[in-house]
Order: sequence, then C-alpha cells, then structure tokens
Amino acid sequence: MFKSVLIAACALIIPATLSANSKKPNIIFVMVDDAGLGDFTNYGGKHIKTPVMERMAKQGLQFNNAYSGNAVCGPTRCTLMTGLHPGHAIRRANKSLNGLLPLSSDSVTVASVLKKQGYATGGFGKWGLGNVGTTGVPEKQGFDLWYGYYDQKHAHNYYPSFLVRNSKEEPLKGNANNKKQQYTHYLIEEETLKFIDKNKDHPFFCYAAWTPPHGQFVIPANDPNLAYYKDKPWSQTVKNYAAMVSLLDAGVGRILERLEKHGIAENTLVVYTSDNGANGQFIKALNSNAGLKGGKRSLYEGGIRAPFVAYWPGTIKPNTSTDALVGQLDLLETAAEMAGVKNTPPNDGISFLPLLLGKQQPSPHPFLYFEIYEGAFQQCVRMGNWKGYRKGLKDPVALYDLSKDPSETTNVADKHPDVAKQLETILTREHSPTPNYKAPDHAKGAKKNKNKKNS
Ligand SMILES: [Ca+2]
Repeated sequence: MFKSVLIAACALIIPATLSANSKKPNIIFVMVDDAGLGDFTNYGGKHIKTPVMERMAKQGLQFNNAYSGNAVCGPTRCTLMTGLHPGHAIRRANKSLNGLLPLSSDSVTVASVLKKQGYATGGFGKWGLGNVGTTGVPEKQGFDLWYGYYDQKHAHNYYPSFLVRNSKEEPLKGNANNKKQQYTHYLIEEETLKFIDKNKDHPFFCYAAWTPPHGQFVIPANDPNLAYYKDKPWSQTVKNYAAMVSLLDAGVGRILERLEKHGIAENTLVVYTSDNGANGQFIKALNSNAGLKGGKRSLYEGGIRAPFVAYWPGTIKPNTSTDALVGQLDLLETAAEMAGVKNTPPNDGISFLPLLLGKQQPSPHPFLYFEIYEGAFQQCVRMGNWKGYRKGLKDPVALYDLSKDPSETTNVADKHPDVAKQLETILTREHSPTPNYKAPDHAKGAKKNKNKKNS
C-alpha cells in the first residue's frame, strides 16, 4: 500500500539552518480536519486530487506509521499542543463529565515553548481547546494571533456571522441574515498567508488548523475544485467533500509558493497531516480510510493512522519514507529541538527531527498509547507491528498483527499470550484516572463475549 522503507544509513547532513549562527527554522504545521489516509494519492487514494501532498512526499519524507493525537478533534488538538498522550491529557473526548475542558493556565504548548524562543506564533482555523473567557484561549497558550474558530461547534459552520480574532468577534457582513457570501476557509487561508508574509524575516510557528473537510460538507458552487468531480457518479455531498480536500491541498500549495517567493523555503519545515480518520459515509464512497478498520471516533487504525508528510527542501532527503512510529504528540519535542530548547516539561513525545535529517531516532517510541470516550470507552496500544485494543480497563486485550492483518480482522491473543500480556500491562499503566471521564472496568457484554474472536 505504501512506498517501501527508504530510510537508510545515509550520511548525516547537518542543515545550515540548525547551526548556531543561523536563523532558527520556521515551522508550519498544517492539520486538516477529518480527512482520512485514503483521501491522499500518496497513501493509495484513487478518487481525490491531492497533488501537493504527493509532491511534498516526493520531495520530502512520507511517514507510513504516523498517528493522530486521538480519533476526534478536541482530544487530538490537546495531545498535539501539549505532547501528552490521551492517557495523560486533560482532553480525552470532545465532551467530558465536567463540560468542555479548556487547557489550564499552567499548560505548556508547542506555541508557548516557541514563543519563549522568540518565535512569532500564529494559529488559523479551529482551536477547540478553550472558548473565549477561559484559561484555554490561544492567546493565553502561547499564540500571538489566532484567527478563526475558538468553539468546535462554531467551526461546523462555513458561513457564520462572525469569526474570532484574539477573543474578539469579527462580523462577516456577507453572511448576515443567512446570506452565504463569505466562505470561511478562504478567509482563514488568506490570514495564514498574511502571517507568513508578515514574518518572513523572523522565525515563526504557523499552525494551520484548517477546518475542511469537516462539519458541513459545503463549498461555493463556483470553487474551481468542484469541477474535477462534476461528472463523478457521486452524491453532491461526496463531490463537495472531495472538492474540499482538493481545496486544502491547493492551499498548502499556495503556502509553498509563498515560501519560495520570500526565499525562506529552505529555512522552513512544513508538515501536512489530518487530525483524525474519515467519516463513515466517505469511507463507503471513497475508501477514505485506505481499507483500514474503522474511522473517526474509533481506535482501530482507520480512526488514528494519519497522513503525515514533512517537507524541508535542502534538509530532508527527497523521496524518502519511514516506518518509524511517530505521532502528532511528537510535535512539541521536535519543535523544541529545532528551536534549541533544552528543557521541556515532562510529556510523552519524542523529537522526530533525526528522521528529518536522515538519521535514526536515538530512542524511538517503544509504543504509542491512546484512549477515548466517544460513545464507548476504548483503549489501544501500538507496539512494533502489534496492536492491542479493548473497551474495558479489566477486559482481556484483543491482539492484532498489523504486519499480516492491517485491517485488524483476527484476534490472535490466544496464539501470543505473552505479547497480549505485555500490551495489557501498557494499557493498564498508561491510563491515568481522571474525574472528567469514567473508564469502565468492562465493556458492555465483554464477559459474555470475551472468548469470541474479532472483538
Ligand atoms: Ca476532526
């Protein structure tokens, strides 16, 4: 399904950008919303035009075992910003027993770490980690500027009457009285590019938390990306979804053009990824989960395996890929290393900078851990090619061998009891109890079904 592993023991290249006397590298992290692995041609997608991600993979590094922070928006963003995995993070579901949980006043984020190093920090799109008036607003979490949506539900609407800039509402007159004249992604992309223009001579961190193809599946009828799909035998919703993914992809292309124009492409790392797996209707119509099991909200691979490419001309060796386990939780440590920060607060991430430089990570992830509370509680762990999954803290672990069974169809715990036991120990250890969520000891019906395969 993926390009073969090409990370070889190649000669170490120390980029000029990381030497002591040169300017600190810029970081652009583009995270689209709800696009699945199978929506991108470089991950085997067949239906949607995504030439920019494909080109970035050809000219950069493609990650074949990258994971989103979690399987839905809020928890993914929390893990991304703090480096804390979902067993340690404050947000482990969109909702909690105690309402919408904002980041706390003592949270450390990618943006706050970089801001301390003199970076300009801007975020564009959906924040989702604290509404106006809370401790979690982005301008209290290290961002100089945030433009877009603070509230997750607000972000479902592409024609709202306002967007938010540093906690202040900015009316969109073109959308007043239910007119639909200002499609928010156009505005958010424009602000992203403006931020890059403004900071072209200064180290910056740009978090493009762009909202398509999530929420309402709408795009202006005259958007050129719709033309690619007009004759497809799909519903209008599916055509709109495909056009929204192509719109994002083209937008990332405009970011790359802007970097070239300013002569800063070689001093800028661009990562392009998605926050969680695809929605069911697109999995059915477009194979948006690339044949993996499950989608958004699920801790099977289709919910959390993420498209993830890194592009940094002159530093990343072109047309390389890696099977190393990485997660969006690794951004904080990676950014810190790039900015020369020695002491980061305890977190679960590991810098992937060595992989960008063609080296092995000195201490790669022994495992990646997830938990979520969307509908049913779920826990999972990926360790090497093994995947453990369960729905209750005291339930037996279902074990899958992803090297032979990437779609997680056959529970092989009975054949490998030692591995199942090892993963069970990790699942038990990595879950820290919290008053905000209730993790059950047993999944509904688990006792009855505990010997059943394919759980
Ligand atoms: Ca999402």
